Amino acid sequence: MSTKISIETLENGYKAIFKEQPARFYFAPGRINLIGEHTDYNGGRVFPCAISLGTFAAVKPRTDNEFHLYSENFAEQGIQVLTLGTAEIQEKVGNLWTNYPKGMLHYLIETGAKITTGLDVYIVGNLPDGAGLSSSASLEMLFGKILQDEFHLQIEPIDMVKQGVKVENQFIGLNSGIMDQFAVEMGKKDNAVLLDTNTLKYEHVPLKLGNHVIIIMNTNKRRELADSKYNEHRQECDEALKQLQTGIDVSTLGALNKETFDEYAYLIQSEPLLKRARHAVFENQRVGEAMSALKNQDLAKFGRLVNASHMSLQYDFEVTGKELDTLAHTAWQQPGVLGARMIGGGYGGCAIALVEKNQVENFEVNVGKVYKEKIGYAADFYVAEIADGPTQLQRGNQD
Ligand code: GAF
Repeated sequence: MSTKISIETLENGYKAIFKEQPARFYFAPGRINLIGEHTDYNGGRVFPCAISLGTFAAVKPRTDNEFHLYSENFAEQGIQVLTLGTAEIQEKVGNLWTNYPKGMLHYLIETGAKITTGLDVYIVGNLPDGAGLSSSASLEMLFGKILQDEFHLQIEPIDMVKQGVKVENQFIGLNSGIMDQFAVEMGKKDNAVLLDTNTLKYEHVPLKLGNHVIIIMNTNKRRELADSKYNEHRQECDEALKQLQTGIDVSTLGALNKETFDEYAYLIQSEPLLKRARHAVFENQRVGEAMSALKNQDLAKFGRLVNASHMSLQYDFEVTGKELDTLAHTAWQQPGVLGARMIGGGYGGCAIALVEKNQVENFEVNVGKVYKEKIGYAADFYVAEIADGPTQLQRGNQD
């Protein structure tokens, strides 16, 4: 799904389910990542942006202690009820979508949030499902924003981010880093977010791409294996770091530059571990170079660094696969393309390409044709709009 969702759509959807008028409307974005992949759990830098595709909600307070949650994207699951004060809101159940709001509710209450009454919540998202655009972080940060506004909670954005990461790591069991929740929560229209995941210092960098736009290319390959593989790659990075630490005092892979890494790489005892670590170190360095290139408006260099990131994810980190490789490699051959690469965890999901505005149509036709021929089914293409973080939507103000 990538269709536009208006307040009227939300209002009608809510009324059809809850048979009355909602009180307020909310939105949280998804994210893309310009560069800095698989660096966030290695103490490195990332350079993502929030996008205008995301998750929307219509909400009304209840007077009892129940949360009635309905998602249009999981309509077959009907209304799900979470009752405050019961053991059931402390546990994940199967793969239900409600585990994400449930986790946020659980941890916020645990850290002292006064939430004693419930809400009726209607949710609908237009992020393509399972496509690596952070639909889960979007849902977590959306729910965080709803709880914050509806119950007048005083929570710093960084603490909301950390609650979302805790939901992923401890409630859901995916050992992900901080990038997705951070990108969603700190998103700023027409800006990228440069985050140092070691210090949590960040800055907004205006995304000036001249006459280029960012095209999101969806492989339409679901990432079924992604979660277990993700945890595996993370462990490999940790193991490579441990082996380096036998000869050099270093706390994260992100703290090493290319030269020091080369000097001490002999300490890593297997080729796969060497390749994982090399990706983390080199990719982190590329983020800094890409940020400078963007600030200096050296867009050609920026694009080459984006391409180098894909190569490293393909050959060193080994998280691409033929679908993402076909999209990136085909994109590189098209006129008016600065660069292209896979984004997110990998194995499927999406890639991005920086494409000259007047070449967009050509680009989509050509890349789409090659992809269909090679892979056997179609890819989807969307022009990314860079958006703000979670917000309460007001009538008349929605873009
Ligand atoms: C996923 C994770 F959730 C992020 O934390 C990050 O590691 C990313 O994969 C890879 O860069 O989106």
